[in-house]
Amino acid sequence: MASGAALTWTLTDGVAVVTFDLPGEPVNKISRAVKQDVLATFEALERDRAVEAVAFFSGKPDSFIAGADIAEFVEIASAAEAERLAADGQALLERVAAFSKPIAVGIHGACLGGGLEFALACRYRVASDHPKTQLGLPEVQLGLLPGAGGCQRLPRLIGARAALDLILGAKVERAAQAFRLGIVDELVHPAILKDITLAAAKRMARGWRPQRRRRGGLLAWLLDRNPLGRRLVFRTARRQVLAKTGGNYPAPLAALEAVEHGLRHGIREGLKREAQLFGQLAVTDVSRKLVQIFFATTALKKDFGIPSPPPPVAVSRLGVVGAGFMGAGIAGTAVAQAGVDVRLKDAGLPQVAKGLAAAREVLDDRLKRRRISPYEYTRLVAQLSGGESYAGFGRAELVIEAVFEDLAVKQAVVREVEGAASERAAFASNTSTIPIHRIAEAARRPEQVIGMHFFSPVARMPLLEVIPAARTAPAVISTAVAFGRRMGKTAIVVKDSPGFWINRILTPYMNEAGHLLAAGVAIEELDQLMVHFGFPVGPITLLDEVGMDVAEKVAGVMHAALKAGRLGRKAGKGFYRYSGGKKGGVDAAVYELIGTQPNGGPRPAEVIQRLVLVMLNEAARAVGEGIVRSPRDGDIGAIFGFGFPPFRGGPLRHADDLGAARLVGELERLAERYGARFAPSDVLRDQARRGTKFYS
Ligand code: T1G
Repeated sequence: MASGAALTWTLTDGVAVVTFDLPGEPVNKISRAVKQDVLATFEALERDRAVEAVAFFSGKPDSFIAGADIAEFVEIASAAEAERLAADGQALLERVAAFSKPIAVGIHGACLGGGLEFALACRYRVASDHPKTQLGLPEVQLGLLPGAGGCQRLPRLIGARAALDLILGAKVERAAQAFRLGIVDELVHPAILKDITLAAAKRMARGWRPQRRRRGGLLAWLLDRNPLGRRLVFRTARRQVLAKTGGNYPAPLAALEAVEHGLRHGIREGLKREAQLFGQLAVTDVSRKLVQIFFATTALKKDFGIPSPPPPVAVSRLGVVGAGFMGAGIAGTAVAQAGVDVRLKDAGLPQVAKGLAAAREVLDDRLKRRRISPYEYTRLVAQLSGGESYAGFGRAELVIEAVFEDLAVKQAVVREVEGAASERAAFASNTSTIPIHRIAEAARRPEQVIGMHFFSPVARMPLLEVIPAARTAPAVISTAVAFGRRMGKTAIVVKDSPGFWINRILTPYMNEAGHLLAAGVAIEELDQLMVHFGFPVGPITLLDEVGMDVAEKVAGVMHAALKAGRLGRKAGKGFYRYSGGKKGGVDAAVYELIGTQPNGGPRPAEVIQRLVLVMLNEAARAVGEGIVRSPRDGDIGAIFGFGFPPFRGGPLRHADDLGAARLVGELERLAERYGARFAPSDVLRDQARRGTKFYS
């Protein structure tokens, strides 16, 4: 048994079985030290004449290699240093690719970034057909690009279009899809992964060469394998990237250039350009912000929001009361993601049937996108049931209500659920505005009551606000957080106060949009300016998405639209027209309704300033009141909750970048002109005085 710190190997019938298992770490990651280890190990394997081939595995239970060690990027001081880091990674994988003995790799678990680049440098890839086995090059999500040869090797293996689709979209594919794409050569049951990989290594040692069939037929020939077709592919991809990123994210464009340059000038030149571009990206503020978000989200994966959290109750059955849009979304996502039994209840069978159908759509979508297999689909659909009574709620460890946003209705539901569910069951309200302690007032067991505020559409929105009331038991908090995570959500624990965190900072922003409409700014311009600022959609489109009835607390001018039944997309009319669910242009009739005309209003820079500063100011005020436990929670909440631009790091990071003194100055000027709603919060005044920030 020969070993470096992270790599060990044994010899079996001429095949060196190498195991990568980084001591003391939950996942394997490629740091500078690991690179030395790999180099030393491969030198030993080269020297050892008994070694005829290599079979490479991870020693981790559910992760292969999670890529380069992202923590090392934080310390990078210059583009040149980052370029060297990438070039070193390339040199290491060149060594692997040119290794004199065949290497087969057996992949089980996450195989991402540098981990997949390593596998691509090996001669043969076998993957386990297991939900945990996921493959991708998600570097653009960190504001980077695959810098260890991924932009060169992947397009050469699966074609330019398929490679760009994966790299530019930071897509992570399940093993079955990776097999269909040709990224892996064999897909096997996890139990035989080792044997099959070893057998492949032995076959290659005896001279067998893997035959990879050309994929994609005529279209692939036309577009992937000839320069003219490829030019069209790159031009289209560039246009799509710009449309999607608004030019705010340089990484996808750089990755595109690295792929194009390599296919045009050969792999050597491609690798050089790839390392150069990686270097430039690694020192950008955008990448720094996205790396901070990565570490904030992984830290939040372990944070239950309370000191020394009791172990959560394992939920195997969920009860959902209210089969409307939110209730059905919660039910469908809970089955699809957490795999629990779900019992859906509503006042009448027609509502229940409609809710169950909507919940099943979440599963249909997962099946269509091959996120679950037909077998899994059938099994999960069977776990979804419903009725007009509380039958089946007795065995639920958790019940979530998503009924009409009315205190009396919610209090009645608490009483009913306490009558039907076990004493130990936790009761969560999906209210977006009503204080949880008010709902708990009707409970016989208020310590079991908590808020779990999901965002619409539930299946797609990653954030969950968990809102404990003063009497909520710690075990109920950890149960709600843990279950939210099983539903694939990032959970932040926030204070039980009007609007919690998200609506608290979103409402002034929406209000200001109303004021700007009244001041004559056109609806499209308002939305375009905020999309340009980096939001996925503008405030008015967001209103139409959320629905005026849900957002009724926003500024007066919007009330007219609400009264006229313009609830937004779900009503087929709002500020924009909708046909067949598709958003059309602005419905000009809405201007008359809200009593204003799009005749100009303030200049674009001021429009953005008013919308952003009123939100940052409220966010500062809310942090001062302890609505969120840390700026980290606040920023991740805003980014995942309503799409605050990730490249700006979230409202609090953005406030730090602008600086409190400047913010206070600009807010005071706006307050003089437009009123007290812009009066700087004490938190910002204090920061300006003491020169402090949210993040030290
Ligand atoms: N580097 C450093 N730390 C990492 C890491 C990485 N690549 N991946 C995970 N961790 C840490 C994480 O912070 C946490 O730490 C612990 O491992 C467990 O993670 C040259 C440039 C692999 C799917 O983008 O997506 O390769 O909090 O809680 O839910 O081209 O982590 O315990 O101290 O998330 O099971 C590209 C990032 C890198 C993948 C596991 N790779 N990781 O999820 O556990 S750039 C990625 C993930 C690159 C090359 C380039 C997930 C995971 P701690 P976890 P999990």
